[in-house]
Amino acid sequence: MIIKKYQAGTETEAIMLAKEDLGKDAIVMNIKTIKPKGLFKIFRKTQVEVTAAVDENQEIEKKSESKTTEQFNSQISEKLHPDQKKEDEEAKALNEKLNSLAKLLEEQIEQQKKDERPSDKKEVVQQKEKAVSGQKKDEESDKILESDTEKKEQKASKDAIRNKSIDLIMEQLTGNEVSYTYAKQIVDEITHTGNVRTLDDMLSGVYQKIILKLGQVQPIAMEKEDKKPKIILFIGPTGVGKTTTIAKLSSKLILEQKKKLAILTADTYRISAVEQIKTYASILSIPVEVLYEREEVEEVLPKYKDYDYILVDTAGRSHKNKDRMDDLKEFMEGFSKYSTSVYLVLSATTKYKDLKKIVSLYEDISDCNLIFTKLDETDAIGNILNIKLDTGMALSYVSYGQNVPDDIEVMNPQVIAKQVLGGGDGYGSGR
Ligand SMILES: Nc1nc2c(ncn2[C@@H]2O[C@H](COP(=O)(O)OP(=O)(O)OP(=O)(O)O)[C@@H](O)[C@H]2O)c(=O)[nH]1
Ligand SMILES: [Mg+2]
Repeated sequence: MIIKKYQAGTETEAIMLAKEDLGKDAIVMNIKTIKPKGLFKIFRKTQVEVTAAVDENQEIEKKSESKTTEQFNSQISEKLHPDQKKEDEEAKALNEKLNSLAKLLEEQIEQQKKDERPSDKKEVVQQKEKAVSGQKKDEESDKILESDTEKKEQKASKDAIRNKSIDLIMEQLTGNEVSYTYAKQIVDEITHTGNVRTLDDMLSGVYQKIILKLGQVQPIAMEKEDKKPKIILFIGPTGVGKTTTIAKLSSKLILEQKKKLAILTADTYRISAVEQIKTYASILSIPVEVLYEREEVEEVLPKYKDYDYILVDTAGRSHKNKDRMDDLKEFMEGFSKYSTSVYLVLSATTKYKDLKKIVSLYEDISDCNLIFTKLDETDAIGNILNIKLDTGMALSYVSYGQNVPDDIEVMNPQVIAKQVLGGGDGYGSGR
């Protein structure tokens, strides 16, 4: 995957620059407006910056002359992201699946055209007969009539293709539980541009739009030395996989990034919760502290001041239990003096209606990033997009199984976009 940024006066120009450089398969990942700064800013125009990406294999075919730089970049990226190559291969495979969706849509549209043709033709013949009756069979007028009806036929057929494509894309999105409102909004945003002529245009437009709407993912940041330790709290409903997620992330941070970390747990509510986290921690040889009171936060934290990360597990709270939500709020206030990030863990299997209630309560407690778990237990993952659009919270990780540490990764918006469009196997299906 090659990712580059392009600046121009307008969004369209910046996208054109990206497509010229990276080829027609380039995908727009992000668009931001850059306001001019400095003394002469009133003389400078606002610029639009587009971040675009393209599958490395396609790029290498197109631009063999810049191979050396790309090889260098890909070596670096392979080092930094050892899973990237695997992801690229998977993205390619998913692309093929998405193409087969396009084919399926085309076949259905073709079929519909065939079904409609006989009556169309009959109509044309009747019109012709009517036009020529009582007149000389003048070749000129016949030709004009033919080209008029041809034009009408073409327009009707284009409209039919367009409408059928919209219906099928809407069906895919809502079938994968993207809310009707968001699905319609996305499709409208694409069709209203007027640039969408073919099914391919529409499908790739919707695909790119979804990626844009999913936004930049925000996994745990690599902290600068002077900002140690980074405190990360994991909150969320009961049984969604908070503790398992902490175990997975801890082992990735320790084994892959050689970080020093400690775990604090405030989950003294459920019998065996402390044992559960201690078991994971002892395998990884990391210290665990059990906190019973909010006041203990300040006693414990100084011990770990030279650590890179402190991950904090909390007891699951039902959003319907107000007292327990208030306890959580109070506990989290114990960290108010420190710089913390909060990850709200949600299960992809929870109904949209419930997720909405859950996030609205947690939103009151803190700004959060979102982790979705249990993607292996459902194919319909439209709620990820729904909740992202409802809350504007940044997405971060997806978890798709019980294996520690394997079944977790930084969310890839391309995989999510393909899955909600019915393409690709998605997460948790033997990937
Ligand atoms: N299928 C599947 N199971 C998962 C996933 N993540 C966690 N689990 C399982 O879900 C169950 C609950 O996981 P926990 O990590 O204990 O959940 P929790 O949110 O800490 O639960 P509480 O602390 O009780 O609120 C365990 O059986 C986990 O193995 C996942 O991504 N997929
Ligand atoms: Mg737990």
